[in-house]
Amino acid sequence: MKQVLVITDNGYMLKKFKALINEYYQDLSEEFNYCRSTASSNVKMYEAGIEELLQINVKKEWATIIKKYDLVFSLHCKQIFPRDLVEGVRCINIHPGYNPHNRGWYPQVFSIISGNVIGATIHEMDEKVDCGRIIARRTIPVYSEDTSLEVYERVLDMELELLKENLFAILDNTYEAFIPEHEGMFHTKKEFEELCRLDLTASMRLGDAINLLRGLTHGKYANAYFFDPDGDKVFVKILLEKRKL
Ligand code: 0FX
Repeated sequence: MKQVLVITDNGYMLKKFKALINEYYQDLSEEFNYCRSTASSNVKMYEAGIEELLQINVKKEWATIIKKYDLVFSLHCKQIFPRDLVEGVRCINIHPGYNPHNRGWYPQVFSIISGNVIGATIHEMDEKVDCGRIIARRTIPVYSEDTSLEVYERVLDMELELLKENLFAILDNTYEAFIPEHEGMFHTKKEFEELCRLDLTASMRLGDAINLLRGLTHGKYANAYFFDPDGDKVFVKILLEKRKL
């Protein structure tokens, strides 16, 4: 029996992935094994109702993984897979961005701000981040009243849609993958953090300012901020309300 390992640091996606298997792929002969990485946040797991999940350190335990598993999924695994791992066993990444245009961190944030396309991608992993051959990808729309949260939720739905459509071919290794057209864009967590610090003396078009704030507005997260005259941080969120005429 083929052994499949799914490594995830996103409790919501773990639940959805399991539900998808139960609903559409009950008759699979593969055995699915689930774990989280050492970079996962307990809070994010508990919030999704996941109390316990085996932890694995992909950087240290890659040799065991290669020996034990036939296929590995990174379903929002926060640890970067080392070269030895991706070269030793077929590894598939589920990425919340439209490759190669939105590689890296929090893709929808940067897309809202720049107007770049956004979507979801399933791709083979190589030693570079979010770079391997693309198995499936699709864009999603961004509406003028969206903040990062609404776009993110749409991206996750698209990831699950692509998984539903392509899982069988991925397990069977019968898909046709293609090399990304170009290097695209890559964004880091540091870039996100820099965007969060608002420069009150900066000049920009009002439309760009609204896009910056909606890119940094994501539900409960306190992202964008400025310092007030007392040296305290004041966090900023935007509220957008659409009324159809
Ligand atoms: O798991 P994930 O949805 O995705 C991130 C990266 O964006 C992705 O490229 C990588 N493959 C994956 C392993 O990690 O990230 P998250 O659950 O930490 O955050 C989800 C969204 O929440 C994010 O897109 C923006 C928002 N967020 C998150 C944090 C922690 C904020 O707006 N502020 C925050 O401080």
